[in-house]
Amino acid sequence: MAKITGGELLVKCLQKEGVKRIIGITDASYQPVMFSCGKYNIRWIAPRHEAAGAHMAEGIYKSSGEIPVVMAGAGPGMANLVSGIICARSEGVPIIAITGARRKEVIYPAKTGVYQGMDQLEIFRPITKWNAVVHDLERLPEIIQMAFREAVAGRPGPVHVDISDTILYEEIDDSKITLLEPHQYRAVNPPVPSEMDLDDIAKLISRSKNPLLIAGTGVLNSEGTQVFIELIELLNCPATTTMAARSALPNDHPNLIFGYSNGAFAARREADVVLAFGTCLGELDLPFAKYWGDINTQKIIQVDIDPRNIGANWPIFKGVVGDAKATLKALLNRLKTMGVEPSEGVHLKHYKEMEQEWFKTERQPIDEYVGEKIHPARSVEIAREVFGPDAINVGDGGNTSLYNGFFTTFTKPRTSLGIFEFGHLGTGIPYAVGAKLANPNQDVYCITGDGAAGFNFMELATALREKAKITVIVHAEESWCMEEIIQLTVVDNPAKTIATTQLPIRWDKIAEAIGCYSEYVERLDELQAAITRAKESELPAVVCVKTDKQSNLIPPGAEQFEEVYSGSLDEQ
Ligand SMILES: Cc1ncc(C[n+]2csc(CCOP(=O)(O)OP(=O)(O)O)c2C)c(N)n1
Ligand SMILES: [Mg+2]
Repeated sequence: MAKITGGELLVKCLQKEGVKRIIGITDASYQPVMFSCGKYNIRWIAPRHEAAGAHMAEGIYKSSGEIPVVMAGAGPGMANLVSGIICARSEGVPIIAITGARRKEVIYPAKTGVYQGMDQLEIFRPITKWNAVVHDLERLPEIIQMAFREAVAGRPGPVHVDISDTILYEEIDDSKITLLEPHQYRAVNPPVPSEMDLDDIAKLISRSKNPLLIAGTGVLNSEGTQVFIELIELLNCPATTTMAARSALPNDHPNLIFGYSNGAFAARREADVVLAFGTCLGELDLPFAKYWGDINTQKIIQVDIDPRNIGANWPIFKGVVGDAKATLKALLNRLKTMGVEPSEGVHLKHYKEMEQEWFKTERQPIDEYVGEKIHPARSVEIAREVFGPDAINVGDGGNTSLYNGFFTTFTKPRTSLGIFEFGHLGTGIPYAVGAKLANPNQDVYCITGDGAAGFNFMELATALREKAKITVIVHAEESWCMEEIIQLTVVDNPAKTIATTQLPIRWDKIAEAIGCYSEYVERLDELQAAITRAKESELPAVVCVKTDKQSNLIPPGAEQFEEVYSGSLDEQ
């Protein structure tokens, strides 16, 4: 009779799901888990903050699709994890979050005065898709199975399991436990819409004079890029991506219109049929009347894996529940069978011209900029040139992430990691670490605002320990620009803004003190060489770039962002 601890049993359950690593700060409450990891080939990754650990997990999922696991200790570890899990919920990331808890005798209900003891279930309930407490060791495998099932059901999202140290240290007879394979307890094949729905959509699209296709995160999650491309090529119609799904379509594809350009806005307004895949058409997708056609005549078909997303933000013509890739594939086959031929691309040409024109206008102040400091857009572009089009790009910060999002182009799916759902500052560095852990053969670099950089800068120590070679480019214009510009609309005088300026922090020197490679750049003509040296160093690297504050105060997309905050002006 071989006895194993509850901690080891947990690791065995996670191994069944193919888990490769657990992210967590060492804690006595789950020591048996930590000591069992080696035996099951799971790596323990230690972040410097539990929330950053959750962001690292987001970086892993967004860049690879791997379901990540994070752990946090009883009380304060659990408390720190909360903000990361809230972000993951909004960003749609299926993190399995496991908290250690005090011994069974003092919790549920937690006694007054109990040290680090809380009924942690209550804390995580509103911020996860699902959560549970393991009260009996025998039920641990079943509860972990439930956790995985819930995390990936519908729109992905985090789940939480709370386990007392009593359970993790308790022993159980290993021979009595049969662990099921994932396909024995959850659906592993993607849902496909009914034949009737597919017929309807195929008919609508084949009769359409000016269709538009939109790719959201669901296209990335389902790995549907290739079929999406085949469909837009079959139709030869315009296509856009949401900001959160910038890498769902190669940006140099001739049918792609940049989603925040005039060309895309016109395409959306004028399309007779819109096919949106894997997007809830949320606020950043501009669910305002001026960005769409007449709701009584424009036929929007929304395909989403989660029925709760359908028609949630903008009136649609037809909602269809289905996996993006599976639906795209079925639709493509139907349209081919129907003999649908590519259009002549008259509308596409027009929107593309509008987009190019718009882009020229956007570029003008950048090209004309002659200030002493570095224009943020140039820094973004030079970084892309150095790292190449396939490298994983992470954007963080306020206006900095807008510059990054507008002036970085993508060629490969899952290479654009940002915060276009929750806008959570401080995610960038941990996202980059997670992305590198999951993609050791790909270059990973992060462009971050100086405000955002300060939240989780210590994760560079995690990168160093884990040999996760990342490069972090800090735009150090010394301001919380996105907030400063909003304050300036009220006070009209920079001297009157409150808490918007930052100290002239030398991010490169902090990085050096941690043990990283570092560079400091004030002049544009030195930037390319500095980023190149940072890329080539074997160590995680930080480039502190003195960007121009005035330019960073007015980012691209400012008009739309204002509308996101205050509602579309023409509807008030
Ligand atoms: C965790 C978090 N705290 C606060 C905010 C509010 N906020 C949005 S943008 C911004 C300023 C960001 O400054 P920085 O990272 O330097 O980027 P910049 O706008 O200067 O490019 C702030 C404070 C937020 N989005 N997330
Ligand atoms: Mg800043």
